[in-house]
Amino acid sequence: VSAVDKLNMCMDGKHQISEPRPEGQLYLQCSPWKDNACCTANTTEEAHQDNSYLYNFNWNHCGIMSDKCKEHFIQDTCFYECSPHLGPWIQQASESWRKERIVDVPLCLEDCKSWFEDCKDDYTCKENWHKGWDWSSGTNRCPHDSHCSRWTEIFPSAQDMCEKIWSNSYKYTTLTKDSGRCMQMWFTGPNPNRKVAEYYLNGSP
Ligand code: FOL
Repeated sequence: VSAVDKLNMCMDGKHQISEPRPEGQLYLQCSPWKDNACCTANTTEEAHQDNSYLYNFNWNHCGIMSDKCKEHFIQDTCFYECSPHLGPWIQQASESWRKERIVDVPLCLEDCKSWFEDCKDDYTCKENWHKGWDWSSGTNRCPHDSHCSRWTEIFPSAQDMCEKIWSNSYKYTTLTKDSGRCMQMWFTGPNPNRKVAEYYLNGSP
């Protein structure tokens, strides 16, 4: 068995590969991870589809999700499936569909804020999108004890949304990208998140 390198590893999730590797063909919004990734080209193509086989997840559970909102969920999927630098935040998971998960990844303020701003005119019925859906049709629908509400009624703030939607995968921060101390969902060029992971692994008090 290879030793675990917390700065360059893949979580044992549903679709991640066992070790990060270069993947030249990553699709559109996932292409920033092409030099070193935990995802395959197929996974990234699927990440851009509605009701993809990844999780059969239906973004349009309260009417059609706006394109500007959806692009953040696609980016989140790229980050979640492709990131090789999540080691410091990987923990054992208790779900049936994955062995490991991420907890409290410090997300940069710009990424959380723009995600919330671009979704705040959309609708949803649930605060935690990991649990409690009606899957009887094969894809997630709102459970009978819920109804579609304005986004801001379910998520009063950007912090509520970023932290609660994926059961604390992310921790809200007021850190900006230039701090080097928060993880970026959106980036171009070399992956800036390795240095951030290094900081939390060694440097943080
Ligand atoms: N993005 C991030 N940042 N963190 C994540 O943890 C994450 N997870 C997903 C997608 N993007 C993410 C996966 N999403 C179910 C629902 C959502 C989902 C995966 C699976 C699901 O099957 N929920 C069932 C419960 C299943 C179980 O816990 O065994 C349900 O009750 O709705």
